[in-house]
Amino acid sequence: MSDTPAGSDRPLGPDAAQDVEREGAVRDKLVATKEQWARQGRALTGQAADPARARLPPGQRLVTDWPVLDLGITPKLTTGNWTLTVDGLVENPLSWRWEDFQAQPQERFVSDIHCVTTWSRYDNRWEGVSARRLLELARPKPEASHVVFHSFDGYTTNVALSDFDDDGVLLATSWEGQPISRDHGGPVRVVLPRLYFWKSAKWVKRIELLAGDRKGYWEVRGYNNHADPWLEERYSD
Ligand SMILES: Nc1nc2c(c(=O)[nH]1)N[C@H]1C(S)=C(S)[C@@H](COP(=O)(O)O)O[C@H]1N2
Ligand SMILES: [Mo]
Repeated sequence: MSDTPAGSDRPLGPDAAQDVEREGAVRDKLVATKEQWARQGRALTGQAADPARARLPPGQRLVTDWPVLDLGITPKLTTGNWTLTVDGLVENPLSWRWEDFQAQPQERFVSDIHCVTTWSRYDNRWEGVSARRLLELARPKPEASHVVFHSFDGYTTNVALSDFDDDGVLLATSWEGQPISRDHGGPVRVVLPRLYFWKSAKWVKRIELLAGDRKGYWEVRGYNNHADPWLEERYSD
């Protein structure tokens, strides 16, 4: 199961222009399908659930594999060329390379994934730098209220600062004891375990703090701004 046209990162050959066009067409179709799901309210059960009582959120089904979902652009990132900027409304903007990231305390969290396309995966063991640590260093200004994640593939997604500054929120480098693969957003991806997985930016490049909200890629295409799986916040109202 994948949102991704296969082989989107193969080397450019003589037919490259045509390939790019074809991949663009595949992507446009996937985006159109997902926009249609939002308009139709696909998979909505109309029920909320209490995370303290039911582990699987409404309308979700359990999987044991880990599907890849993205826009089909897999950036050629390595620990050597990856960089992270934290900027906007912070007292101390950060500009990190891999070494700077590794010099931070590394934390481990176990959390469940809930994707809006209805799959959930339990007990993912993550390791990386916590959002709390990052914020402690960057020091958001008092007026900062929202966060936009910018990724190397051009993807963006937004959350309230309070949802980023939360238990278990991580800039993850490892999953199940292994470096996160490029397909899954390595070397560094965001993990926000309390929200649908589209909020968890892969290949994160920049974390921007703002005084107001600014919608990201799926949020302007009919997907919910907050995205709480327990309240089944799949789509915008
Ligand atoms: N940079 C980036 N991050 C992204 C996406 C993307 O296209 N680009 N897709 C989002 C969506 S829709 C989902 S469901 C999850 C999928 O993560 P996975 O491929 O590791 O399962 O990544 C999210 N983060
Ligand atoms: Mo998704």
